[in-house]
Amino acid sequence: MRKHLFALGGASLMLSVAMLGTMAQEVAPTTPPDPPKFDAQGFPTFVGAKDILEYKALPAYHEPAWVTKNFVDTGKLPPVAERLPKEPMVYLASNMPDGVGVYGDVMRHVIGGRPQGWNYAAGQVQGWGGIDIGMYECLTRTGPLFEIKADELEPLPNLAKSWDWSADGHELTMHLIEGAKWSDGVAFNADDVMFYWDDNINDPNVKPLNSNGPDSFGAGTTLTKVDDNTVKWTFKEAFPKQYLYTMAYGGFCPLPAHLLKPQHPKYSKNTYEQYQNAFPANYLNFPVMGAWTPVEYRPDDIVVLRRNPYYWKVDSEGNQLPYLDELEYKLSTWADRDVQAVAGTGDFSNLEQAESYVEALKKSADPAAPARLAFGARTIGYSIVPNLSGNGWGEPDARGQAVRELNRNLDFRKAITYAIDRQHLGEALVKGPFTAIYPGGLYAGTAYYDKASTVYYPYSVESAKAELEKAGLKDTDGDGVVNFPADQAGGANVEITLLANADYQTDKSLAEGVIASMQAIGIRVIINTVPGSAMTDTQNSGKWDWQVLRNGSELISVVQGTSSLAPTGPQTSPFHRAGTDKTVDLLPYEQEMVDVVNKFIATQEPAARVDLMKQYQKLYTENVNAIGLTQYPGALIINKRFANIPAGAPIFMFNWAEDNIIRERVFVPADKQSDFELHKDTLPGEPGLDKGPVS
Ligand code: BQZ
Ligand code: CA
Repeated sequence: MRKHLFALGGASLMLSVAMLGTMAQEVAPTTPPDPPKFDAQGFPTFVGAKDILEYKALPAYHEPAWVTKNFVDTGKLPPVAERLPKEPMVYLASNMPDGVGVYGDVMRHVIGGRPQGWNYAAGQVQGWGGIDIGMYECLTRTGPLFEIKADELEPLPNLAKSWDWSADGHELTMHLIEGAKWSDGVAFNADDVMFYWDDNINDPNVKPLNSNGPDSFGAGTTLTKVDDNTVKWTFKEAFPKQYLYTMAYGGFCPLPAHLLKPQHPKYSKNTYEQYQNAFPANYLNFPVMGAWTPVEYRPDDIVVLRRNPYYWKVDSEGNQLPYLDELEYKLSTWADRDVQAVAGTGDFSNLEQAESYVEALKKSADPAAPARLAFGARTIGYSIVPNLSGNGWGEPDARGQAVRELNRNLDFRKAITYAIDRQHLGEALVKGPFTAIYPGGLYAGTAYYDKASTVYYPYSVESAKAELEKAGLKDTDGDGVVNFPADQAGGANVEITLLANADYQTDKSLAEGVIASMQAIGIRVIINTVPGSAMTDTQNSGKWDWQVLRNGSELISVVQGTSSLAPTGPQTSPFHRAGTDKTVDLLPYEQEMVDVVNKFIATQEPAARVDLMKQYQKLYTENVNAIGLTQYPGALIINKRFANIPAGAPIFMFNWAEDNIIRERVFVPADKQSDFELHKDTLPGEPGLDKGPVS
């Protein structure tokens, strides 16, 4: 624009300055600049689901020698073949990067969260960082889909080993793994699945962790038991295959009904709070379907897990998985996770906080470094999400309600996005080709992203101020902060709270950058850092004006978490949920987004889906649904002694790397094994308070 202008010469200049005057006010929206080239990104070897696993009875099964000697031969455990289901899940050696593995050793995780207890079904947090992902297996699985060919993309079977659609596509019959057992030897069957659905997901007084409510499986969807190994879904839509993704991690990961049901208020005298807290972190040997279960917990210190002797997966030679006998989770900080992984005192990290990149890269560049660091695609993205509820979610006070009205005003949201200097924000985190300008919406470089459908409001303080005026905000008392309209919040200065997770430096750095940018246009933003342990409840409470949010997988993959792309149900959107009257007061463009997302769920036609996501991206970015800040690649740091780490595994896509790398088939070659195990040659004992491992 400017270039042409100068070409015009003298007289017109005067005119144009005037025009500039007004013109300068508003920089026209455009498409975003392309992300910087990033060559360090690794790529997976794409395969089909059938190349990874199958369900099959094998002629013989095996287990660690010490299990046979100390537990089977002594009659403490039945032989492995009797502990396995009729047809275990079999991981094919042909898809294992380093082939069939050997038993032994431990993976030492370091995490920033803290376990509240093991009742995932009632919304307790286990501390993140892979604890819950490893303990609670789900009906389907999507973490490993990063290496599945696009035209074969569908959730992998897991606890549900196969499923059939009825001819009209309204019924989905799911066949569960048959004859599998929880880690305490009790049978797993459809009753565990039905208890999770009826008395947790569908009990309005219970909200399982990571659950977006029953509507995330489709409004009016029902689930019934057919027999011990079969359940049947009935959907309003035809062939809504989308919901198979919701049945993966975090959406449908059943817990042991034989332990939880007796504690549930429907079947006991307990209150819902007593039910939620019935299995505190020192309740050990908690029955799981996962490969390891907690046998020791030291507050603020460590959680140690030992192999599940009833784990229902084997390799193609019949070796019962997992190969690793122990997992440890040191209770520290997320930043320390990177430090320890690079130093070799920890074994795993998702390098995700950009501030740590330069140091981690420098240290792991040394050939003698203990860990390997591998970058993936740009799938870490941050946004400022405005609370868009105008009808009472979080019961805002007068000031809070006035902020909601502003959040629901397009001119105001435009002002915010114009005021963000994303180039500077990214460079302030880390110099180099890592961060990209992210306007919001679907990420550049992902399957459904379309640049031409992406509206970007370039950084311009003048344009931001012009939009604030359009939103009716003036600094009526001349103290540098614009004021609410006279009839709202008493015409006071506009003050906005910004929720940020105190456990992440990146979240706080971005919050500080946003506060400075808002100050420049006369908006006072006050940071509200909340410790991770309280973050999930605060997010769900709606008691916040704006939030610094590390976006979920829905903006990367679209197919994982699709119902969270818009407020398709009362609890599905992270920043617009039902108000006091249980309805979501959708803005007109939001209604269009909901319609587009519901159409996407109801069609399998690839071309239609691509077009629908172009519409979605245009609606999202043109209406500044949320304010994108930055987008950058993460890197997986793993100690070099571990084998069977799949190439190109992203730290985050359909799920986090703790799921993506299939930890149950990760092993350490015999000659590289360490002596870091804390409870060598032990198995989980009886479930209970202050119980422990047994030998
Ligand atoms: C990865 C992840 C595994 C949750 C959590 C944490 C919670 C959020 C998010 C990530 C941590 C790690 O992320 O940062 O690298 O290990 O655990 O679950 O941020 O506060 O609520 O969504 O996954
Ligand atoms: Ca003022």
